[in-house]
Amino acid sequence: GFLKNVISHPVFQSGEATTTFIDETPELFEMTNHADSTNKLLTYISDITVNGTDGVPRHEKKYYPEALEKLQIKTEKMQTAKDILESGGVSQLQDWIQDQSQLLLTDTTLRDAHQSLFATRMRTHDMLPIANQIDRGLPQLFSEEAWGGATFDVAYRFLHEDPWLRLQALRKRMPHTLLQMLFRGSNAVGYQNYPDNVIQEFIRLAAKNGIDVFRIFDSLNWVPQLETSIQAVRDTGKIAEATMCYTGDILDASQKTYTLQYYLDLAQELEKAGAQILAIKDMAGVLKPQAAYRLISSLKDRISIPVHLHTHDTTGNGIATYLSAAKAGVDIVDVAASSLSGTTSQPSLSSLYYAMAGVERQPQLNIRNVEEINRYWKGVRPFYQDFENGMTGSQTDIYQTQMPGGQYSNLQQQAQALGLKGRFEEVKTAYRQVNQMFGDIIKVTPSSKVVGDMALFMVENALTPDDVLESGEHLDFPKSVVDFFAGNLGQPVNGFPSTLQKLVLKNTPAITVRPGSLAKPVDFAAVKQSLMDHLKRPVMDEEVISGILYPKVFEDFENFVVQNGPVSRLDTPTFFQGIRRGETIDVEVRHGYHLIIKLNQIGEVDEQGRRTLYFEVNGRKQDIVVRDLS
Ligand code: 3PY
Ligand code: ZN
Repeated sequence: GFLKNVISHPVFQSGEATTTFIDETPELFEMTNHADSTNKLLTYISDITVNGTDGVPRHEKKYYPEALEKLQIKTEKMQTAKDILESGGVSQLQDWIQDQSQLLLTDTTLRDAHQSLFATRMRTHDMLPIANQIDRGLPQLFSEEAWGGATFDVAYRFLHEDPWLRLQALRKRMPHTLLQMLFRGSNAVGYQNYPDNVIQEFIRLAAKNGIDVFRIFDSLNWVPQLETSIQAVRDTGKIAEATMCYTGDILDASQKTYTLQYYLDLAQELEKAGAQILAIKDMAGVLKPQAAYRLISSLKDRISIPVHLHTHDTTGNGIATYLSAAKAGVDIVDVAASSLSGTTSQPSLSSLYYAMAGVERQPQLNIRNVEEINRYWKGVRPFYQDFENGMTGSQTDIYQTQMPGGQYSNLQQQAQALGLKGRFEEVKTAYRQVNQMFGDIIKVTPSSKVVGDMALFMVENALTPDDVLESGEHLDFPKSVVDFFAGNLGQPVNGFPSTLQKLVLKNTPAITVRPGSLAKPVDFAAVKQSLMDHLKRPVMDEEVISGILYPKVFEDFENFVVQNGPVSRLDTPTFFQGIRRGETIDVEVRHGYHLIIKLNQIGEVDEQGRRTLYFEVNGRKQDIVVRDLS
């Protein structure tokens, strides 16, 4: 009935139910049953308390309450990049960028930093308290990268929260900041190719919900795969930042594919295809300082759009690369709050600031505000220690492995899941071998996943590159590898190595055209209708697109939320670790409405293997029975 409908509605669940939602669905709102939702939430907390979270070790709960209380942010009033985009459109923003003598900064803390440090696990709950402080305290930022990449998948799958609501909530709290997303071109925010109308619809909705800057890349640097997205972004009036992924080393004289000339030609092609900013995406962090100088100074002579540089600090040389890039005239670089910077993440914002003391292009920002905001992040990071990738210092072998920062933590987890714990060095060696076998390809999501899957496959089955060539016809290659050789991710720079391609594909045909040109458009109205039939409630356009991109993940998310209530409202230690005996937690389930939950006692296991947890909720006793799975 209606009751179930409103409680299961993700908007309601998130506690972000706004007047619009109430206006649009009054019948649902009247039937709201808060008691039922509280009960579900208590059951979730009880289950996590007794059984833990899958894949997360149990330990003391850690709180760092000092972080937020004492933050002192001085509001800086000035015209921001967002104001300029709103008043003058993209061309005025382009001029404004190029008129700056200071180096502009993008803060990646809300996206790539945590994707690369702890597998994208940062919850919206930990972003919202600081979002407005960033907006008010750092108006000099060019943009805040806050969405895209793995955000979408992880939010639904592991955090049980709706990424669209995250975007809306950030947008509301950051009205003067350009919000940026990472968009995987024809792969949108997924790992496979989607029909053009899906790409267009996703971009339309992302823009509508608050994205201003779309960094669009293709995992093989194949320009035809970017054109649809570039045009779709231009149609929204937002900024199309087309990307070339950087790999290899332009300083290496023996380099045959990824030469300076290759990048200059590619940049020109992207400008011609409609790019309004050019991004250089150094996803692994292999762009050396002198290479950055050569690349950027040459680009500045060749193209007229602004240049935005992205790197990872895995090798420890990120700041040096940025100093060099700044000297060569780069317009914008990507940094992260220092507590969430370094190693596989971006270089530190404040380190770069201090490194540029005495340099004319030193970013002009309130460094006290930067450090205050950083104190907040310092308090948040320990919540996610269970997902950390374990890299405690710089790794220069990345210059050879060329593994993206975002992949490093993930591949380790995948290897462990396959029982290859402690054999990551072998996996890295195989990763390099696979890259050579595949013809030296660009490695970034999803092509990096193809290389990673093949590397795991070889280590698991104790295969050398020669073994693969000799016995390839009998091997059952990973699905992503078959897909890649079938041309479903597009065409690599050097084409496919034909012997291996035949071994992998067996009888599967390969395509050489753009996969999107063969894909049938999706009928959105039909998908919406079937979702409504299935969920028995109104469905938003955003949910339709989520259902198309991640059918299974989206359905699981829906079911989870229907069963467990608004878990996104829990603080992070409670979300992952549950509640301890005698502990009291405060959950703001809806705006201004708090549940004060105290756990008094946990009962013994009964004959049916169940335990009773004895709570007090806002002073009233409430018992919850859950199964003990231990
Ligand atoms: C992503 O696609 O998620 C990336 O961050 C690639 O670097
Ligand atoms: Zn990155």
